[in-house]
Amino acid sequence: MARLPSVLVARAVFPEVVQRLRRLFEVEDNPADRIFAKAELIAHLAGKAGAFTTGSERIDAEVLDANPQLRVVANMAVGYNNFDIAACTARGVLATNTPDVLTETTADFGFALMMAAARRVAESEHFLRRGEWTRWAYDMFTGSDVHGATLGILGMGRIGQAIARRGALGFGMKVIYHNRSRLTSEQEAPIGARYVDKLTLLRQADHLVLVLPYSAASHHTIGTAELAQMKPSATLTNVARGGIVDDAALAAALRERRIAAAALDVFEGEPKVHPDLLTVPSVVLTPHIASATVATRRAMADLAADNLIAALTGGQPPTPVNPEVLAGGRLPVR
Ligand code: 8YV
Repeated sequence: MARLPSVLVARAVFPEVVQRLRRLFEVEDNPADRIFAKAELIAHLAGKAGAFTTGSERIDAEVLDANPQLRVVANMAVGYNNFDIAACTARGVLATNTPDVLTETTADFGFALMMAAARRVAESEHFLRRGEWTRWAYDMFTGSDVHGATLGILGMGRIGQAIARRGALGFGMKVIYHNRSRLTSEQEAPIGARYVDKLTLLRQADHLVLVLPYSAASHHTIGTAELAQMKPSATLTNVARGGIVDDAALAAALRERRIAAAALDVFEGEPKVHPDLLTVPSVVLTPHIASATVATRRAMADLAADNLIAALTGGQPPTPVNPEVLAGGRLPVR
């Protein structure tokens, strides 16, 4: 009998999903959930045809060259900035991600964070827990309205549009957005979304939400100069990737009240958080959990497994990032 292909499941994940892979492959998993340093990742990938990864595994030319037998890397994330896609494609390695299944869940959380920043939910809760609530005051934790305000979306992909829908249809917000490409009028019309340039977005948004992918081009898209264009009453929410915001510049802008509040689910160099952010009360900080509902994490894991299985059994992977590999790469194996 032919040997089963071997795969690495690089992080701990639902046991049922690992079981599913075991029915088809030799599986090395990582139930202890140790995060591999690059040399360890290279060593654990030895002999593997496929890898089930998360945002913590960087797949670059060095990792690929050390493992020329690798055929597919299946990321359990919609974002894939942990993959060097050009390096994968050049070597005929298929890369896949998990779009769509997390759109609504991530949009829920983005909206929740935006509301928490606008209405000072975390800051006031901390105040209460510290025992500082002794009386009512007319201006105690006054924030800014969400309903009827102008929602600015930077990065109007699937998640950006889902946040815009919540704002427009649920909260009567005016939606403005900036994106690499403009939506069609059929997409804009139901939410009344208006395409604007980046400067107008910064200047007009009451609540600015970042939902753009991270790349070298989007590094520090929001820094001191951009924050200076925002309204002093505005909020900034980032559910996209760390590095899109210059965290030190944001902490300074918040401390100096150049903007009112912020909410961050993602950080430069996470899980480390810039120490200045930890001391600013007007920023809500969460540990990269925007997609973290049981159902959505399971759907993401299943989709990553579907991609891995299809790629290694001659099927059609549902969500390839570099589909050109399917036409001429190392796939399929049988
Ligand atoms: C993941 C994410 O939890 O999908 C993404 O791009 O940022 C999150 O949903 C994280 O990347 C783990 O892989």
